[in-house]
Amino acid sequence: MDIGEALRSAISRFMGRASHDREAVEELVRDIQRALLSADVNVELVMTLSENIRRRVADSKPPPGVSRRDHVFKILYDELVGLLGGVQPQYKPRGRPHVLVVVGIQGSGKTTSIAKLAHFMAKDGHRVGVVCADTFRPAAFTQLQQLLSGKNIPVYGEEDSSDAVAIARRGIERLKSLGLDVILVDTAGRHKDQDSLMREMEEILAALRPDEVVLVLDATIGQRAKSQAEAFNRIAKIGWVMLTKMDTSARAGGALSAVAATGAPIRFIGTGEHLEDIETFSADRYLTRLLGMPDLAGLVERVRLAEVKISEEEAEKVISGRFTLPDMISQLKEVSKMGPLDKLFSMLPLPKAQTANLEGLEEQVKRWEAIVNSMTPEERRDPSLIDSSRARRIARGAGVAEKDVKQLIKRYNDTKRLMKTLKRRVGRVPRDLLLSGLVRREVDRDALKG
Ligand SMILES: Nc1nc2c(ncn2[C@@H]2O[C@H](COP(=O)(O)OP(=O)(O)O)[C@@H](O)[C@H]2O)c(=O)[nH]1
Ligand SMILES: [Mg+2]
Repeated sequence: MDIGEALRSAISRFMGRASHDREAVEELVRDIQRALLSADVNVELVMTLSENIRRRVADSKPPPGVSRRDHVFKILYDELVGLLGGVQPQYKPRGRPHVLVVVGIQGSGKTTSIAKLAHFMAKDGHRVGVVCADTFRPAAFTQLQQLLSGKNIPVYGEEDSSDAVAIARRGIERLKSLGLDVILVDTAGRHKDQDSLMREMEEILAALRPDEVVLVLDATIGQRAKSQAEAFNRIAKIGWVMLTKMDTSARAGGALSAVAATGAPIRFIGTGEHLEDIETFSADRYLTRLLGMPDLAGLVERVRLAEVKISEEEAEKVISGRFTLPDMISQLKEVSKMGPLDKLFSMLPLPKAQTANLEGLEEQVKRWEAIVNSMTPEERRDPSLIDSSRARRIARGAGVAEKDVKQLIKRYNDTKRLMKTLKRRVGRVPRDLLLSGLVRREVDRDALKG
């Protein structure tokens, strides 16, 4: 039984039970433990996950309208996402240039992945170059050149040298001189034997001191992913993992083990043989795929929505326009805690243009909170008191620009106005609309008329 199947059957068993008491939770935890352990997930991680589930179930109540069964499932789901490295911020190479040495066993898809990554990052606006330091596979250099032909991405290689370290050094020098900001180094994946491969990797890493070491792992190899990941992790701290062949492996349970073994997050996945077949990894999406239970994804979103703590009373305050600036901040904080919300908002009954742009909401809310903290109690109650000189004082206190203060006040006034419009239009304000009204960047009242 693969890990996906094992998790799936544990969940089905739990979901199908008549009662979801403590005993049922205990049984679920034990089934999950068995599933994870049989996929070679590190025992300590499994124990931590189990404890977290038990504690969270004991310490929390299902939000309104959510059954205990669904609540427990959502906790399990969150913990599994955490095990997969959690929700990662968008990847940004930082060095100048940022040197990435890519390691992995021959056939794992290393060279293909490097070409994909180079192409992906170039499209993202980076100036990328690639060095072929694989002197073991015949025509490794040609393979890279072909993969990237016509893409305007420089590829450095040498046909006649077998000194991988020297080639890598010269390649980086050359590409640096072109003013690139990302350099990817392809390495050999096979040698006379495993030891000599690892020795060569060690030499390359010592000589190049890259900003990051990336491990490419074939998702179809199951349990072997762990030992490969560990072997490479012994010679260098793996920064992140690219998991390949996600298109062919039915459920890729080996990823769990690899992540657990290295402690490194998966950042990208390969989903085919072509240059475009690359996706940024989302623990959320992966888990949904692993579990292969599409209805459960909807359930997670429903619980997430219900978890936003905005009471009827607070909602009423917002809608009637009686809510204060601090009320608005505390509600936005609740909303921003929910994590990636775009999917959630795509489920709300709103036209596309009206869904929120939530990127950076959390930072924004932090800044606004600082602004509110730097106001006097009167100003908080009645922001209309805030003239330019007060705004300057508040901005100084909060360490922001004066225009940030003005922007917050405008946002508050707009939200108030929007809520009144909403109330007129729908009478009682459903919480979905309330949430969307709170998080929308720009209030476009015309959009609501239709
Ligand atoms: N289906 C599929 N095939 C892949 C993927 N990534 C690589 N491959 C194939 O795997 C084989 C080995 O790839 P290669 O990049 O040469 O591996 P390397 O030896 O690690 O450099 C090639 O046939 C690739 O086309 C992927 O994401 N999906
Ligand atoms: Mg290769």
